[in-house]
Amino acid sequence: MTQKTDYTSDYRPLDVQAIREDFPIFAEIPPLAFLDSAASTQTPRAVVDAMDAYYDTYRSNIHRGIYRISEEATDQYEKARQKVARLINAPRTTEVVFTRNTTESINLVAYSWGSVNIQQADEIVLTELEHHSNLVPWQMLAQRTGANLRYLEITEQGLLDFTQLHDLLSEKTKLIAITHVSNVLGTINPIQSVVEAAHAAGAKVLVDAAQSVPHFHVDVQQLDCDFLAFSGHKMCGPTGVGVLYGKSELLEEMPPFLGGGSMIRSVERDISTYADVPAKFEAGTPSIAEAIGLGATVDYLTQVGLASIHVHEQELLKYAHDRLRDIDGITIYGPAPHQKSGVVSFNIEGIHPHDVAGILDTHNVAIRAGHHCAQPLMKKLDVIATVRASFYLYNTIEDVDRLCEGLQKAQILMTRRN
Ligand code: C6P
Repeated sequence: MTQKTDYTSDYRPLDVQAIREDFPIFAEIPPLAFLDSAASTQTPRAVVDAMDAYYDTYRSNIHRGIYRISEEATDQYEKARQKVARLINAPRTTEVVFTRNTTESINLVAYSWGSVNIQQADEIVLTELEHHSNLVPWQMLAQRTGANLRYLEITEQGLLDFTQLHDLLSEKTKLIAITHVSNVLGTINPIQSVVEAAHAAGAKVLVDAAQSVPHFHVDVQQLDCDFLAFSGHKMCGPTGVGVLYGKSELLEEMPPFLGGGSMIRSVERDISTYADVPAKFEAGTPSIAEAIGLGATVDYLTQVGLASIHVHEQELLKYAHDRLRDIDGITIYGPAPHQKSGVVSFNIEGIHPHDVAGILDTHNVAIRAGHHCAQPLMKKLDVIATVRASFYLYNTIEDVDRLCEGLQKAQILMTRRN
């Protein structure tokens, strides 16, 4: 089952040097080759400015104050929601719920939707590519309800094995929870095809878009997914704010996740009625500055152009693969550059990934080493950890060169030590 999506239709070349000037950290630490954006990105000045403006000029709580600065804060918070809805082409702004991060968005669905839609012997289909955030909430739901988890496996190239999908789906399947892009292998999954198959079997689809929304244009109407989750901090936005998109008809029928202020219509001594979506899912004072910052992030990414970001990352990926392949004893995991987005995972024979990371750090090259919160995938790859370099709009060919030079130095150092 394959699907071609053109992520590059409105592409124009990036002026990476100008982009780097938007990010204060590159002036602060000039030699920094930051290759860990899949964990958390850097922040452009415009996003910090938007949050500073809130704190300096209209800080107040939202949805309750009957005075000017509170109305301004409410207005900016709701404008951020509109911007996010436009970014992912959500049909309605009310289908965008602000959460803390991808993890919370997925937990919200697992608790709320899961509590009324999953019963004993129902099946939830996951894939071997999932991050723990899209595994553990479903394991917890399965333990609560007696439902079963089924796994779609990956091929040797790190692509999903779609030949298995139809055998996995049955009238018992209630949900497929799948990542759009693997945070370890970078594999871009053909979500539209998965959604078509799931819907034909009467199942819903939740897409973990933590590694896709930041990197290319994601359109929830085109995907026709039922839920989609992502985090602000992986797309140049602040920490502490994330998004859950859900189709209206599903969100409206779901019970609240957390109870408290802001999510109610009326409260009696023994019972309450709840606010409409999205307020029903935003109990308590939300991350106001962060949501406003996320709005500024959407403006920034839209102005740069997600198609351009994707093409730039593709160039870096291709170059990185070519250069890494020349290093002795290297194993690169996952598919070819054109089948993936933003990350390259690898190991070098005889050097532990943590040692690689430590040595690269001494050369001001920041990468991630470890299991990347994907332990079942590590088991499948038969490794305990990998080294992972991940790219974003501010990375350059020189960053890749510095990575490769650092790896060669690591090899020399380790050979001398042994
Ligand atoms: N991956 C990485 O270095 P949170 O922490 O909730 O913002 O994102 C969780 C998450 C969910 N799904 C995917 C595909 C992810 O990549 C992540 C976060 C980071 O790969 C931290 S482990």
